Amino acid sequence: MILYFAPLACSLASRIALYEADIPAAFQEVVLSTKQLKAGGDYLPINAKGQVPALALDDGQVITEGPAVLQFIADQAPDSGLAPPAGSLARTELQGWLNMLASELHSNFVAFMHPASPPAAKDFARMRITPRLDLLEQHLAGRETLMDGFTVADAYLVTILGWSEHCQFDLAQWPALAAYRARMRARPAVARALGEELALRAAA
Ligand SMILES: N[C@@H](CCC(=O)N[C@@H](CS)C(=O)NCC(=O)O)C(=O)O
Repeated sequence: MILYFAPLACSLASRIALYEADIPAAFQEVVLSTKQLKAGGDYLPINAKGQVPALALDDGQVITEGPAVLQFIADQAPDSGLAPPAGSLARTELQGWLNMLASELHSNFVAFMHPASPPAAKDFARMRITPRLDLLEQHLAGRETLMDGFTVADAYLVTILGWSEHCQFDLAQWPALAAYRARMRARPAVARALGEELALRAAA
């Protein structure tokens, strides 16, 4: 497998999931501004959307869209607990979390990161993000993880929370979320993935 990623982008969640599942993979960095591979070559023939993550399987098939990639990785290691069994109610709950994170949080954070985003877009995004952070704050008060045990939804949320200060969301306002982020970052797989991508970002 090859994970196509950009340092500290949403693809970090897929790297975390691979490390949590102990699945060997290769990693190819994508320069998102040019849609070129850092190692050379065009990315668009691999993923026409030009976005990360994409996961290329050994038979050449490519999976795109973070929530799909995350669940595929989890399903390769069913004993990892990264996702409940397909078809279970708990799996539906996981999909609910992944969808909420993708559509309500991740996509709104883009307004703070895209260079062409006007101030009004940031204001609108803040109005959409703040109540979701409030909801997560309530949910995570007194809980270790989003569901019972670490799942790929936690890999996704800890990735998104890594953008918060850069996007002018000071987590001091959401103490349970701040504690959750610190707890997740202390997990060996998360610390390894984050450390590697921070080093890549620093070297860029
Ligand atoms: N719907 C996609 C969105 C992925 C996404 O937004 N990736 C960002 C990095 S976090 C990206 O590749 N941005 C470059 C672009 O959109 O051109 C998914 O869930 O995987």
